[in-house]
Amino acid sequence: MGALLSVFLSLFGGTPSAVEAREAGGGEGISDLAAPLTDPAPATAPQATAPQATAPQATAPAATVAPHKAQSAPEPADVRATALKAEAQQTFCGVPEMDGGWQLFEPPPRIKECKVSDADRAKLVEHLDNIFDDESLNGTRVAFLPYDVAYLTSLVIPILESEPMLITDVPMGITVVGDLHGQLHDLHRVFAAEERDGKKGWENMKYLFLGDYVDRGRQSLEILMCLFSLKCLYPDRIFLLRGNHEFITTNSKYGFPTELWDRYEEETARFLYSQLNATFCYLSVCAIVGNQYFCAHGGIALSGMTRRHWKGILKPYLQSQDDVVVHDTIWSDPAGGLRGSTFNVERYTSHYYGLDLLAVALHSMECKLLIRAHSMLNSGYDFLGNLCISIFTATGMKKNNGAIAVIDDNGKVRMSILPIDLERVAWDRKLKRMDANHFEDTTDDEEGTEVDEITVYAHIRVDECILQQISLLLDGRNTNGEYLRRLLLLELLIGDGDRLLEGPGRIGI
Ligand SMILES: [Mn+2]
Repeated sequence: MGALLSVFLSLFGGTPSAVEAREAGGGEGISDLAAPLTDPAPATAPQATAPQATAPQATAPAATVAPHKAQSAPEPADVRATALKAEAQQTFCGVPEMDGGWQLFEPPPRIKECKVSDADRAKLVEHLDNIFDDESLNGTRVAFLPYDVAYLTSLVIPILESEPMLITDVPMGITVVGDLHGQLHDLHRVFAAEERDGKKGWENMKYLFLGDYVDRGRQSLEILMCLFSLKCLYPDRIFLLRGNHEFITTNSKYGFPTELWDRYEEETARFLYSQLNATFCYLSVCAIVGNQYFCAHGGIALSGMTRRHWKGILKPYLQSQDDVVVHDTIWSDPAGGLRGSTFNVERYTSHYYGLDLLAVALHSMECKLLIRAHSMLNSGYDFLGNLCISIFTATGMKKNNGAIAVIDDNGKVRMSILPIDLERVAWDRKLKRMDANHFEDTTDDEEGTEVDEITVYAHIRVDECILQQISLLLDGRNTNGEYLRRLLLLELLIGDGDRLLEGPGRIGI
């Protein structure tokens, strides 16, 4: 550190007191750290100029030009943040260690290219074909082999893990999709809208999903298999965020385990349920599209909404309440007429936020607009004060339409509506009644189409080798102590999940 500091001093001919003060104050608090962000002098990476230390004259003018440059063309926050001195980064992007110090957290680079083998690729395409088969779209559940489900999670976890909790580099020219809740036919409509030139929707368009993939509907597993397959095939075109239903504490109550228990024998269902919930712990929570639009499942936290803060939150992220900023970003709802915030009595957790607080949060995130899901809306979408777009994509949950937000290359947002199909709603109710353990008891008397050809069960036993594969997957990929601690907690959490579930009879009550 000493050597670096002396180079620093000689280069800028600078004020030793200021540098020393920063050095001494490193690690004391956030307030000290605001300075480097606005102070252009340290912005020149010392490492880059160090070899030219014999020519201080050459670099000195650059330092004097910098303030002017910074005013006329402010650099994105990320660029400025990476230009911070190492010890300053350490104090806000690190993870706490047992001895009270901080450990520098360097996120791995985001995986942007498909790395699956040809055989795996063929398998993923086969999954997609099976999922979007006519029968499956009509409600027949795809009989995925348990091995295939577990294997896909092992393929997708490293990709999800490579993405930070806040993905800051999602491009414009993308379709944003709200809650799906196990309704495969709605996901199909989303992709079908972009199908042209003999290409599938996902080959023509990028997609950002805002979470709530599972629960309530009958085909949560098809949705997950589809989205995870696409994520493996197109890691830089498909982005998956986490909704409140991608936590075991929520999905243990709203139908996801019921669906798995319907499809598989108990032992297998229990294993897959744990494995899928473990995968959810690697999903990111929010994303910024085109460096302007903040996207998350629920909305905003009341404080701590800075890009910096999100860099310090690690994966696997286990329980919603582990970090209040994460919890609120996933659970909160906007309230148009409200000033400030108030407890969210409908959800019995988190808060409602007014547009005033939303404006503050967007400002501190350096964003212009919030795009979120989470609320069932009759028309499928809602605007609030030019600051917030809500979308909900699953149709017919309560006689509602669905909607998606299509953002063009210039950032113009267009809502695309999926009108409710009443026949389909009735058909789904009929299918639910046929399931051995259906979550929602919709006992309306309806007559109509025969459903003899529907396959409801797929009893397949789990193979021992899957368990071995998963333990290999979770074994020592990273020696970071914090990471291992989380893996341990993850196992404990899943253990809790197991205890939560005492068999299909108890689920969903
Ligand atoms: Mn939700």
